[in-house]
Amino acid sequence: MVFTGRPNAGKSSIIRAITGLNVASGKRPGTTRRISEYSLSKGLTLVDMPGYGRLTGASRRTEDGVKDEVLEFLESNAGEIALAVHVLDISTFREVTRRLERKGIISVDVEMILLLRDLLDEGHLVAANKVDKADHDEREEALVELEALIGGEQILSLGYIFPVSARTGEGLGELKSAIHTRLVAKGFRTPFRL
Ligand SMILES: Nc1nc2c(ncn2[C@@H]2O[C@H](COP(=O)(O)OP(=O)(O)OP(=O)(O)O)[C@@H](O)[C@H]2O)c(=O)[nH]1
Ligand SMILES: [Mg+2]
Repeated sequence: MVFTGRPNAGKSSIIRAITGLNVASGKRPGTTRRISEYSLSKGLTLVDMPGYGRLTGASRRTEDGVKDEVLEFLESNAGEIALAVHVLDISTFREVTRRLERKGIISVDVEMILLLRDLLDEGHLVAANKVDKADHDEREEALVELEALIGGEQILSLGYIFPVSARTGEGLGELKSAIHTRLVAKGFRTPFRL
């Protein structure tokens, strides 16, 4: 199982909150610099990815290196990835998407989600993190925009995008149980207490 997302989205924080693993998180984008693997149960490894996108104190070359490393990992291991959870910061999603759009660039989050869909088909979920930082309207509008960008209304109703906050714990129970259900369906045991 892998966790992907831009630097600072909250990947490591969510992993710590749902698994209890002692995974380092931090204020600066680029806290997780290496692909980090943790054993969850027999045959099941959890992979915390470095974020790709802008990193604090790193050169463009380092940023591109991280991106290549993440993509290479996903592509070469696609057959063994039981589940990918893409973590994004929903409180800044619209603003960041707009800024990139003006430069003619597709949102890194959207790009990544579409890539995961290509590689893994239904084997991926989206965690829309930091809902505590967005007011109700911002959050709803950002979720609608995200849905539209990744393809249609049926998506939320399928229980595919999970609004969560690693800080307050909101939504984490639902995310955890969705992860659990999907892994169990693929024949894995999980250590999650639901
Ligand atoms: N307000 C708020 N802050 C959060 C939430 N989740 C994470 N953070 C904070 O966001 C920062 C980044 O969290 P990390 O878990 O290190 O993010 P990451 O995606 O692993 O980042 P990289 O390792 O740099 O790719 C930390 O300061 C966290 O405390 C959340 O739900 N709400
Ligand atoms: Mg991290």
